[in-house]
Amino acid sequence: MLNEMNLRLYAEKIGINQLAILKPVVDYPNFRKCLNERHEYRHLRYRPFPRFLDSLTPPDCKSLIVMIMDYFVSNDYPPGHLKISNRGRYLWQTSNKRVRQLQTFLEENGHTAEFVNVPERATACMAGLGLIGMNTMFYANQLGSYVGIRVIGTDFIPDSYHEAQPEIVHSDICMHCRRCIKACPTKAIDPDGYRINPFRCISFINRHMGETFRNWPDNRADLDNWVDGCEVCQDVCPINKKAKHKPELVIDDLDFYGIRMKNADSISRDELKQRKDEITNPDFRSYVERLLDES
Ligand code: B12
Ligand code: SF4
Ligand code: SF4
Repeated sequence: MLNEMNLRLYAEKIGINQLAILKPVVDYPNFRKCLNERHEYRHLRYRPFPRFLDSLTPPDCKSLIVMIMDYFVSNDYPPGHLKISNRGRYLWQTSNKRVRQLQTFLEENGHTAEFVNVPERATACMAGLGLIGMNTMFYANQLGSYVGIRVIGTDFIPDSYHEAQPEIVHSDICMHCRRCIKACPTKAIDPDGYRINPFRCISFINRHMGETFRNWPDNRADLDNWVDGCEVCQDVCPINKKAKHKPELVIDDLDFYGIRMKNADSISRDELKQRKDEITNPDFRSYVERLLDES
């Protein structure tokens, strides 16, 4: 029979950096308050509002396994090039593969294991794995914010559950220096922090094609040369400067709506200009034209 120690040893072996097991969470009042205050969340097409509201543990699940995976490599971009975020390069490739391995391991040992629709940042806080910064990012203990969070619901019962912490941990580790708020190129973070306007976030504008309400900045320079994602509010953060990274990366090639390329932190303007016609998605093409100042 599978025991907690063997589960943890396996998780460590496959590159899951931190893991905690929680009793199923019944509600997330702070998360819901934030959703109600920011009306933009009612209008995201890729994540319809009922999907946010349904964020709850399924009734037959006995435990939530909360996992953290480091995906930071570098943020030292060649000047003038168009930037590709660590997220775009490694987040899903790295974390999904490991989580699928853990799922298979649980299933082979006779347990259920499925992805659950929960607010992942709040759940990671409750699991005691870190806290929230003013930029709304979850900062994992020691590893900083360039981490993916995955949560599996299972019927596996551990020796003892992790004692649930408050939903939102707001501690001294975030120095409230407000660098993230000041540096955000599109002013997407609320002046008081802890909430963002998703429509203004570059990571929404350049990754979520076909959305009705993308709030493009008037000034092209405000896109800050990001061709995929954005990490400014993390790059400027002093907590991340002290992070002790443990990335174990899956290095896959990249595919930006038809532009296939080797995994890299950037693409030059000239190359993107030459390869623009390979882009299959009209919305992404108009983003790229705006970035290259051709629209
Ligand atoms: C929708 C979404 C987006 C949207 C909206 C982002 C947002 N901040 O809401 C867009 C497309 C803009 C986006 C962008 C990004 N995303 Co995103 N996104 C999600 C998704 C699918 C849902 C998030 C959500 O429910 N938002 C609604 C708000 C209300 O919920 P929340 O941010 O979780 O909760 C906050 C509030 O409740 C707030 N709060 C409320 N009351 C109070 C009170 C106090 C006192 C405090 C302190 C806080 C507080 O604190 C919570 C935590 O931030 C999650 C996956 C998931 N299922 O959770 C990934 C997720 C949050 N995204 C992730 C990532 C990596 C990103 C990007 C960094 C990608 C990139 N490099 O380009 C950017 C970061 C932008 C930013 N500053 O948030 C990771 C975050 C990992 C981490 N370390 O935090 C997640 C968890 C995906 C994953 N599985 O790893 N994302
Ligand atoms: S930049 Fe400053 S205010 Fe923003 S999350 Fe980091 S420590 Fe907190
Ligand atoms: S990801 Fe970029 S645009 Fe979005 S909140 Fe952070 S700095 Fe602003």
